[in-house]
Amino acid sequence: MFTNTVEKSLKALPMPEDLRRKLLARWNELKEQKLNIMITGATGSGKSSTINALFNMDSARKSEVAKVGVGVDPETMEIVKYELGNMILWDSPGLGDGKEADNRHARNIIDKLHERDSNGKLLIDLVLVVLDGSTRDLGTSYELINKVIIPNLGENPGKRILVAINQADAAMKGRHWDYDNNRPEPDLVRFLDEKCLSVKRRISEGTGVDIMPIYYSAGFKEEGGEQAPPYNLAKLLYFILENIPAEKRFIAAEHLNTDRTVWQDNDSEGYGKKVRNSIKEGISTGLKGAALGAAIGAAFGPVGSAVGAAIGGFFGFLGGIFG
Ligand SMILES: Nc1nc2c(ncn2[C@@H]2O[C@H](COP(=O)(O)OP(=O)(O)OP(=O)(O)O)[C@@H](O)[C@H]2O)c(=O)[nH]1
Ligand SMILES: [Mg+2]
Repeated sequence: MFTNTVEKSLKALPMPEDLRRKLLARWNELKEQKLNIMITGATGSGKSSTINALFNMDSARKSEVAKVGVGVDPETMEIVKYELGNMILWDSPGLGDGKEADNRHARNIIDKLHERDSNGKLLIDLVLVVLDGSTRDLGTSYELINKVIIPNLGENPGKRILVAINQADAAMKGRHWDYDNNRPEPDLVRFLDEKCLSVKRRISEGTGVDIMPIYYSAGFKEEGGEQAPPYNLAKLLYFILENIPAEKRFIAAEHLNTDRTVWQDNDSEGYGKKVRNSIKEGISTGLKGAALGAAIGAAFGPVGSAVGAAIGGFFGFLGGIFG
């Protein structure tokens, strides 16, 4: 739906025809791209809850659980693939399921991290590691991050990984969570900030790589059965967008959860706007590649307004979500 808006604008706006041709060709390339995100983390950390909160999973095509092709014991690979248009989510078990299973999970993750797409580029654009903020023992998660993921991310390892501490509401056994306003009280904020720093330190000590985690809550069932909305989910989305290639951001944006209640509670107000700007900047970056090759000067005006008009349509959609 959003891709149509961009295309319509590129076709309708006044601009030199050779530039239009280049932009439409470039846009066709951008539309063909695939975005691949791996979500991993210990059992029960909240990978599924996070995916379900972020994206509209109704349309997701879930592949059958892939099997490991060769080997004496044809174990299931246990990485589950969800396809939402051109966005592919790889839901991958982390460590903590016993030695044998852990070895298998680690091998599967490493294989996926080295996999290349048909253009020879690394397949996985981003690894989202979900930590369980309600537990003190993050030992297996450090194993996963420091020994399995980071050593296999290639150059610039800090760029392809995002560490997110989930279940912020349960971090102090639910104490200091303001249930009425769905946010942490100051004591819990301090605790969570400290937790982020301590995770950062452990990763830095183990690998030399500096990664600043963020905390959030994917949402939870209150006692008595009511569903509490997520906290910092728009922040998490913003960080995801900033950590994937700019020209692929719109792919994720097309599959966002349209239930606006999931986006509304965050540690500051500005994430809706940041999300929009991030996507807009991403499309500009993608399209300008084509314009730069074209007759400069005149080129930038039309590209700017094409992107502006296209984004305008998309903002309608995002505005509906983020308010
Ligand atoms: N309080 C609270 N509970 C959560 C949160 N996120 C997930 N949960 C609960 O934690 C449990 C596990 O969540 P899942 O999303 O199934 O975790 P997972 O990582 O997909 O687990 P596996 O698929 O078994 O590896 C469920 O009971 C969730 O309702 C959260 O932010 N806060
Ligand atoms: Mg799950």
